[in-house]
Amino acid sequence: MKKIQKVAVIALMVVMLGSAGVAVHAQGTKGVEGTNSSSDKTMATASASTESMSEGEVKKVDASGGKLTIKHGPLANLDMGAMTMVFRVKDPEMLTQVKEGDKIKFIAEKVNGALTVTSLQVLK
Ligand SMILES: [Cu+2]
Repeated sequence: MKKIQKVAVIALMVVMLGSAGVAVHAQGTKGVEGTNSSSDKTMATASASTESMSEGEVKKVDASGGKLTIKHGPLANLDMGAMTMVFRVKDPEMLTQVKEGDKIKFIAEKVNGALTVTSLQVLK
């Protein structure tokens, strides 16, 4: 009888330790996710860059092609360094607002796989 009680106590302790271990593990995993800010950081960067526009200079306006060649600075949201490249524009109307040599602030995003200027502002 005493032996059975001892076994029961040990079994109970194992169960408790087991569940405690699971709880600690779950908490630990959650803690790791909480302190691992890489995903949070990425989200913060994405939202921040949506608000803060990138700087660039219009090199060419292709009204018929709906394209804009921009010499741009680093684009954090696209993980892109400074370069001169061709962008599509979200709205063809944008092409009437700029001319070659204009300094602009813009937001470029990947739309259907194509890098597209989604927001544009001419610097005076
Ligand atoms: Cu580029």
